[in-house]
Amino acid sequence: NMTWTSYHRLSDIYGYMNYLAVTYPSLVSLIDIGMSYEKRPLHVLRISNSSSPGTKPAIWIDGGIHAREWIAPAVASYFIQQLVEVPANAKLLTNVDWYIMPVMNPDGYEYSFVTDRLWRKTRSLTSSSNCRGVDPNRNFGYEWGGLGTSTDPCSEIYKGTKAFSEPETNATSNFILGKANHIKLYLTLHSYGQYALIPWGYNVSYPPDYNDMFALANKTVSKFVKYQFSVGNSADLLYAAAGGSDDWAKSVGIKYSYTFELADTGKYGFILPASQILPVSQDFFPALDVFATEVAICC
Ligand code: 0X9
Ligand code: ZN
Repeated sequence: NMTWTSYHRLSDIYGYMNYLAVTYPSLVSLIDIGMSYEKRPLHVLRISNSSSPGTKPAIWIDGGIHAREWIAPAVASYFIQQLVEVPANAKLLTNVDWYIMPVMNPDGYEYSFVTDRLWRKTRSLTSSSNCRGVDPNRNFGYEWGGLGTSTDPCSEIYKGTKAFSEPETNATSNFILGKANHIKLYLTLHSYGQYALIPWGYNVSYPPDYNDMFALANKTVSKFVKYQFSVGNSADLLYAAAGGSDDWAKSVGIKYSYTFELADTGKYGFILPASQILPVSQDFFPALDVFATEVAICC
């Protein structure tokens, strides 16, 4: 049973995704894109009102790349609920298909509930017997191993032994690549800081169509009422960090690629009270219409 008044374990989120696929078979399909290191399924939900899904332009949204950033899977599953179960939102499905992966790093997510609330990385074994896990957001295959990454398995920003060493990043990138012709917008939800971050993140440098990316991000965050976001280049606003999923998505030709760092700005940080799940989600949801409208015409 799903709610947005508490943070849910993986089994609740997966159970809800499965329930929707069974209940709304003409709208929703549950896609298994692979297995995590600890053999949990990697679930993506496709939401499409098309009789032949994969023909419209599409939007990809993921959360839970970083285990401890619990607000991200919660918001992603709120988006799913709104798109599927609220008839008034059906217009958001008119021109685009949606692919939503609420928990990209399920092993880390579960570990952050059971053992270490502040766990960030995956849970794979490394060359160090004391330290597990790779930072999935340093493991994508564009400028892998550059600035803001570490070769130390005990580091929170450990890049792994090679690009896509982790089953989670490997499966996700392969799935997206197979759909890259249709996916026009890649949105990855993180916390915290209230930033809309635009590539490149590996270095302070800008894609040729940076102005388009900046304009759309601004239009989007201007819909937010309760939570004010700063918009800008990732390396400018935060720090340079190579191997991020956003840079990789941009590099494979997805025109719009963003990392949104959700609430808050530091009062609670990663330990955002569950009472903020609904306010954060409700503040963001109207902005999806801005994305859908642009994606329907952009490219
Ligand atoms: O450092 C990160 O991976 C992200 N911040 S977080 O606090 N959620 O860990 C920012 C990633 C921005 N994108 C790139 N650097 N490519
Ligand atoms: Zn993060």
